[in-house]
Amino acid sequence: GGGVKRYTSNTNGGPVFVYVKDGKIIRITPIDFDEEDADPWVVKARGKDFSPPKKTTVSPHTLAWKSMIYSPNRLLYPMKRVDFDPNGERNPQNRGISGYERISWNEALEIVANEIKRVKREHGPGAIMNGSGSHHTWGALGYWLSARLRFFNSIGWTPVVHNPDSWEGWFWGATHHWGQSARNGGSEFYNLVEDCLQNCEMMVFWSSDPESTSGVYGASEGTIRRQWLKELGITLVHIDPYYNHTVGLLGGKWLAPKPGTDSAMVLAIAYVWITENLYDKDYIDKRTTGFEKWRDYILGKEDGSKKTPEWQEQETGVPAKDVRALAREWGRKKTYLAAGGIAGFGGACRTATGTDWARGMVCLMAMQGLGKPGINMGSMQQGTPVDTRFYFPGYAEGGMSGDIFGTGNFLNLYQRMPNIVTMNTVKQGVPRLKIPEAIMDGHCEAYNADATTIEGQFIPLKYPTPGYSPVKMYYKYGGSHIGTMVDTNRYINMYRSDRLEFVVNQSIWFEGEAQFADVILPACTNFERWDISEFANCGGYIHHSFTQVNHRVAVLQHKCIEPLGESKSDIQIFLELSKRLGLGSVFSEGSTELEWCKRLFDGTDLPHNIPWKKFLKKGYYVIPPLPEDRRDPVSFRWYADGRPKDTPEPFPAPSDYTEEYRMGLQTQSGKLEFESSSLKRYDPNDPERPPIMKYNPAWEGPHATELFAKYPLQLVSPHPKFTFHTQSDGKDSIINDIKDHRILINGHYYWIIRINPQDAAARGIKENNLVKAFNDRGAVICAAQLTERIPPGTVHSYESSAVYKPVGEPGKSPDLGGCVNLLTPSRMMIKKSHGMAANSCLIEITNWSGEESV
Ligand code: MGD
Ligand code: MGD
Ligand code: 4MO
Repeated sequence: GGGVKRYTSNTNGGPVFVYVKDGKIIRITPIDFDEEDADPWVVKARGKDFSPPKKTTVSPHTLAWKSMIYSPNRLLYPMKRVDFDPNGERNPQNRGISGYERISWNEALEIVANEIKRVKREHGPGAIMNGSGSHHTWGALGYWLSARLRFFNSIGWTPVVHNPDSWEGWFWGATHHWGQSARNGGSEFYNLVEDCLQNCEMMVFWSSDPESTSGVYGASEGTIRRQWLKELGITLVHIDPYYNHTVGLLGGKWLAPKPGTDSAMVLAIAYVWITENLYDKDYIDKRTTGFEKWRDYILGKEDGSKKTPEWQEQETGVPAKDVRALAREWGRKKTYLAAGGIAGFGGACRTATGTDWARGMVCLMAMQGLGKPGINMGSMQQGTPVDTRFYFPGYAEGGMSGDIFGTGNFLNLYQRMPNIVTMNTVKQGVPRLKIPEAIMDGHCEAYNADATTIEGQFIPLKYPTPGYSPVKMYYKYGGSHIGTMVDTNRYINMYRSDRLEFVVNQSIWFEGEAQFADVILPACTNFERWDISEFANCGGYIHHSFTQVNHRVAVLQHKCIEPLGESKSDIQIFLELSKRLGLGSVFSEGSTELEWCKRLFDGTDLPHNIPWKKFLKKGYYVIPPLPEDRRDPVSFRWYADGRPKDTPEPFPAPSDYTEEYRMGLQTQSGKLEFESSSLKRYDPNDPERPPIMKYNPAWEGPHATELFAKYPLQLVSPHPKFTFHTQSDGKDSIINDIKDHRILINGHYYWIIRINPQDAAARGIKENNLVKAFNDRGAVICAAQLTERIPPGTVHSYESSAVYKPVGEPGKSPDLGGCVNLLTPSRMMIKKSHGMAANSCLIEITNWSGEESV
């Protein structure tokens, strides 16, 4: 009523209704279902019926969208740096300093199109590098794995190659014990909610805070399910240096190890199990290999040191009696291991010892009988009994990219929505964590994160590729890296060098790296364009990731309002550039954005259930759950039972099986391997990644004696509870006003660093004091929050500030914005990887006077 129209859209934190009046968004709410929408599933367990409410939920950051759309930081016009002249002086040294002037779209597109041609003409193929963030405004069509790939594939580019940052230790470590490479070393999760409710007696949350992180994209869907655990009286344990929001909500026993020491605790738990006969010997015999090697190491037969609870206490700081008690209870109860917010994540996997921790998680479950009733991996975050057979593509299944092998397109979508195939002919890539070295030193090396098979990660990734041009032009999509990568003053100093002849940034907001571009192209949000998507579906990355939600919801994302100012959809920007390069019809195939939505709709299973016109009007469709007797089998039950694999995954590839298709795991033996055959084959003498999981003290931590004397505080920088990385931080978002996110002091919203009152007292620091957190890599000004939620010696500050605001010279002075990743190390977690160890970071903290600039 009152001229208000209701539209639908979708976000990183759940689908929404969008209320629009006079062309302006006035309210954004979760979607309320109506009578005709499908009813939820019911799980029968222990004499009770468990069923989620018939509605959707959202994350806090989703409710900030209105303020982000109308943010004063929105880029509304194309801009050019005032002292950048493509035909004269370029003044790269002034990037981040000299300021901008408004230019027309025509001028902006001419400059960018001409630079694309110029660098190819002058330097040859490979001269254009493009990179994006890992996340995007929601929508399968507009996603960076869709339209962006179609454009760059058609001009030829050097891609920024992502490290598997969400998975790190799982990918580079756990894979070698159980395969799971296509899940980046993480766990599968089919029908775990039902199994857990029916059979589990205890849940160990290890580096796991799903009440903050929602798994990934899972809104608040898992909260009700975890409350059922409480209702059933299931024992809860939390192992995290921070008293996180999950222990805060659910309660239970909290153990707080020093960051990066968890693998010592793993070994001590196994020690108790071995010495007190609390493990599954039959399972060890039939389903695993190499146990004796690991057992001997744990019992001290290899190095003379018994990995007792007392031994681990020296490393972790957690009392031996607590670890012994935990091991005994775990060994006697059917236990779920919630390792990370979803099994395969977790801040511990992003430490210097992240490979050891993740390997340890798999080995512990192998000792307890992974896959038996009530014994599995998960936090009730994944594995709801939704219908996994109904097809709707996830955001990493390629969309309109035409890129068959660079995305999950080949799995399904390409056959269902044929479009012109695109491929990049530049066989060169730059590892994301080494972009600055690639540019400044002209060469760098890391390892590939090829997840198709276990051995994919052994293949070196060298830049440059022989015969290709070094990167001369950086076309950056989004501006997050100062807040999200590691040792990020490196990135700033790279921008300010003449080795990059041209930098263009295509962003929605003026923040972060956008401040270092020569030309800025203003993109609009997904609320200002058409798109189509599903709640929490990032298929192509995490197959069937939508089992995090209680109702599968497919959404037609309406163009709710016109793009603000002169901003344009990314697709439109790429189309306009394509036209200037003679590629217009190749890019668009003659379809508008709404027509692409229809093409994608036709490729899904939706047309069987709802006509296009109705979907277009109503804006969403609830995919009904399957009847109880057709639910998916439980993950790894087939394995525990010694049957062929029966869970609905397209991997491992047939060639990755040893004995017989679907029999066993992806490892060489087909079993859970305590002693990894892939590591034995590759490099049995690698001290950082030996064939059996061992305790290696972190290279940045209490054992780094000299550094530790200078910087005695261990910083953990996990994922921000209230924002989705840089999205919804800064930019006058309402999230700034949440006092656990930023604190307003003297007119500036400061980032928060959490410190134990003892450590604070020793430094004369009081609540809300402005402090300088620093080490040899940089300095960040934060507001101190004194809290017993973090033990002495450890400090906590979320990663992902969107704001970079140097006190003085960019890249060389303290940051008022809160980019704590200025402080984190850029050393690879293990040499033979491309993995960040952000949570192994030593710093010191002092009160900040506000005067000093260096
Ligand atoms: P995002 O904020 O998601 O972070 O790091 P990033 O992926 O770098 O970046 C998305 C960028 O894309 C933003 O700049 C956003 O504005 C832009 N963008 C979004 N939508 C659109 C769009 O529609 N159009 C355009 N043009 N631009 C758009 C995330 C990374 O951080 C991750 S996934 C992990 S797991 C790591 N975790 C981690 C940690 O645990 N600790 C520390 N210290 N650091 C970490 N960094 C990693
Ligand atoms: P983290 O916050 O990095 O999340 O999900 P996770 O990787 O599971 O880590 C979880 C916990 O690990 C934290 O409470 C942290 O204190 C703890 N931790 C850190 N270091 C250690 C350690 O050495 N040992 C132990 N035992 N614990 C440690 C990440 C996931 O979250 C990802 S990958 C993305 S891309 C999404 N990002 C995101 C976001 O940015 N904001 C919100 N609100 N939700 C998100 N969900 C997703
Ligand atoms: Mo991630």
